[in-house]
Amino acid sequence: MKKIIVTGALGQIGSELIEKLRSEYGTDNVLATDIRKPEGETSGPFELLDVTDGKQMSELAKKFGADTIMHMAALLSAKAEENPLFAWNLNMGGLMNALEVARELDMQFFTPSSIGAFGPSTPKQNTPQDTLQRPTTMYGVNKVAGELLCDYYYHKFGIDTRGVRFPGLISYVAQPGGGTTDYAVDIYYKAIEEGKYTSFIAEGTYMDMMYMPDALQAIVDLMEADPSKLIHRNAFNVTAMSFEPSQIAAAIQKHIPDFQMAYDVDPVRQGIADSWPDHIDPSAAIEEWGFKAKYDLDAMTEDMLAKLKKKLS
Ligand code: AKB
Repeated sequence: MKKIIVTGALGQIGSELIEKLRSEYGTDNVLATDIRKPEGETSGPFELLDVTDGKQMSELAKKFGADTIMHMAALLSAKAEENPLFAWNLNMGGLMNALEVARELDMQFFTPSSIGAFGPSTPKQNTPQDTLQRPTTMYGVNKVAGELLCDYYYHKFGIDTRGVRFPGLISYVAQPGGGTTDYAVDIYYKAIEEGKYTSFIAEGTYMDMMYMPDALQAIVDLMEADPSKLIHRNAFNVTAMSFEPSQIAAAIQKHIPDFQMAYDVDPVRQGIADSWPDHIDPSAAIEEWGFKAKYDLDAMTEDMLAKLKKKLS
């Protein structure tokens, strides 16, 4: 049975990943860590951890007897543009510390990359697994450097590093903070609460997206995959759907016919979205470890609205 330490456990992915891992591997085998304390009761072991403190990370991993580290703590794209130096220090410093802990304790390692690792010169349609990566955001620079570092730790030190390039993730549990794809989460909240939404991303801007249950399953499947089948190991393209704002609005209107959509485009986040692909090609993940997403836009919308209505009522 794996013993897993997770950083950024109270973040958008982390808060659901912890529950998923505890249901797969047992509550006591998953240590949640974050820079802030959880608000309510925790479902299992929790420790405070600032990921820029490598010594503390190493001590916690040793004390817990962890054999796997899932490093989720990071600043997202829009927030990273507001404070690039802080983003570099947190995103790269945290990742280096986590990789060093994995090397010191010979642990299996996971960290997510992102569609943000691509840039304006990357092919926009069916973006290949191996292609041009010249991102124009600090987040993208961090993600490309992170992908290369994970490859380096595998080749140089034999660390079992694995990872995916996540698209925008949509969930009714924890809200994202400071991402470019956040509009596709906000819209569901506003649809239920106000029956209308003003999008900060322009009509016609396509981005890849995925519902959180598919993202969590992808992490577990990749970590369990037969290593001899992994040609890429890190930064697999994964996606479940690609849509633009008016298409998600139309999917919501099937359930809330009076739902109104307006636009007030934020130039910073629009600029980031314009630099990213429209639709990435996940065929390497499908071939090498059987990646599969269950939810398309309609299935996700039905589930999101039903779950959010319950949560908000
Ligand atoms: C963001 O918008 O920054 C993230 C991402 C696609 O990595 N959701």
